Amino acid sequence: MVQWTDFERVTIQSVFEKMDYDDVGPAALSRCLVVYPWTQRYFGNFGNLYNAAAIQGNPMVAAHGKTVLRGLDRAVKNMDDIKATYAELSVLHSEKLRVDPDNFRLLGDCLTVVLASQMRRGFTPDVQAAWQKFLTVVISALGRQYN
Ligand code: HNI
Repeated sequence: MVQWTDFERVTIQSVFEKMDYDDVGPAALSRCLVVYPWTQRYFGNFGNLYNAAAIQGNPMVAAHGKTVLRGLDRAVKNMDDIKATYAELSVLHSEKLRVDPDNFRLLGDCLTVVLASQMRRGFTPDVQAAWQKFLTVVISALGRQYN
């Protein structure tokens, strides 16, 4: 089981408390779809993803960005059992959606960029270290049901 220090717990809770899901979720997902265009293939039913402006203005992308963050929220509330918390979501992404698990890291990276640009000086190396550890655990749990 993953061990968390008090600092890591407090940091992750505080990052999410301060985060504006309606802003960060859409920004991170649309960035991922622009920077790594092959990720668009999973969102064929989302309509116009023709260019960066279309992606950033697409309401389905925005809505799904918020869904992803609410998904992350479940990990924050269950930091001691992220693996079990994500068992179902992992099955969904592997068996039904058939999302290549490498893409979890790409979306995670985009989330990190958005977060860093918002937190600015508050995104210290210590805060980033806690954040990256959290993301690593999340990504590993989401990839758990792949074989
Ligand atoms: Ni993901 C649906 C959480 C990464 C493609 N995804 C969900 C749902 C949650 C979620 C929650 C809604 C499930 C439900 O309806 O029961 N996804 C997450 C999280 C991450 C993630 C926490 C990683 C941080 N998903 C990705 C990535 C891709 C992805 C990287 C593809 C590149 N997800 C999808 C697709 C759906 C989805 C596609 C279904 C969307 C829809 O509405 O049709």
